[in-house]
Amino acid sequence: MTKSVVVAIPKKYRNRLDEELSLVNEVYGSIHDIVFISKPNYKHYIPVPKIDELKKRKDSWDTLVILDLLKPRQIIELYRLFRKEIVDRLELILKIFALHAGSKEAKLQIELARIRHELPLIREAIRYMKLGELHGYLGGGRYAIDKYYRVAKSRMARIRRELDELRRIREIRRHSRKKLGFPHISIVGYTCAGKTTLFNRLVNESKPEGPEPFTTLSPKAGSVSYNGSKYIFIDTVGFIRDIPHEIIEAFYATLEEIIYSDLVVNVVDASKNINDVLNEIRESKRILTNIGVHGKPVVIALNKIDLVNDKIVILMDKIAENFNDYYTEIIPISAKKSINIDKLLSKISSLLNDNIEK
Ligand SMILES: Nc1nc2c(ncn2[C@@H]2O[C@H](COP(=O)(O)OP(=O)(O)O)[C@@H](O)[C@H]2O)c(=O)[nH]1
Ligand SMILES: [Mg+2]
Repeated sequence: MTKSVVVAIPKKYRNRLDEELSLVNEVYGSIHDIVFISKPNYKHYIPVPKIDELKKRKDSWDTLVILDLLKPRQIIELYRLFRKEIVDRLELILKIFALHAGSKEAKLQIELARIRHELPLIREAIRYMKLGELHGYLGGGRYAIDKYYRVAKSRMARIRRELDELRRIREIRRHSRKKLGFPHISIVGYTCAGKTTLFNRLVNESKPEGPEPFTTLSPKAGSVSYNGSKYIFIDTVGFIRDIPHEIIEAFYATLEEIIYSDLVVNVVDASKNINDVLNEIRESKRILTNIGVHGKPVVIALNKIDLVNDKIVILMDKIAENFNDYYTEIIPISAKKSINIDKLLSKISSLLNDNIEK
């Protein structure tokens, strides 16, 4: 069943509305309505007039996504008011991580972050229940919630032990890169750059040559045939702005699959202003270095050129000037209008073949 989602978005994100809303779209597929918040309410974040409005048309929506960090108390208060799913920005990003997480470690990190996020909520819920003011939260009465709390705590301890164990194993594994069969290509870039559009374009236009199974670390992988060779493309979680620090570890764990790929395609939205584009590339480079991606070919796909005019030449010069130590190739494309997709594939395949020959 598709959920009808109302999004509350604070003023501070007005200049990147597309990006923030696209986070919601990635999880829920569509947005029913948007409420702008200029001054959050202390008690339940959403200002009273807007609460009344949402109450009036309670039957038209199922989930309230708030693109900000809420206090546990505020989330519980909203639940008491509406009795519907309340998701704040941290929870939303965790849901996105979960869609992309392939490795055991990433899944554990996400679960750990989720429990950490939930525990204060549960504590708050218990407090309310003792006062007799909350029923049915997290689907249970007071004793169920008490039990949930205890189980969550012990689960957290178990995950920590498992993660320690995995880290030890990983140190060994890092040196002998996992053999995945077909070359793996990670598509990275900021939210809204066009990663998924490019991924779909590549995968859908490729004629499958029989249902060969392929090995991958990611649930968002698709195979592409080009010139008689087969490649696995991965639509990664990408770079999300303003990740709450509580979930940074889960973020890096989810991105870590990039280490195991043979080539990285960094999709950049070329329709933004030049400084923003350069900053994004700088930041992408930093994140990739942080997760330990070294010595792999990086292809910058300057996307959305259908929206750009002669600026593209200046932009390419600037990128060359600043980042020649970062990327191997740079190709202007339009994922949406299908411009230069073939050129991109041909570069990728020749870079990968060069690598194999070495
Ligand atoms: N004009 C134009 N829009 C594009 C292009 N590629 C993607 N988009 C749009 O940009 C938005 C974000 O694309 P998406 O693939 O979801 O970005 P992702 O967050 O990086 O996966 C969508 O509205 C796409 O339709 C392109 O080449 N040209
Ligand atoms: Mg996407």
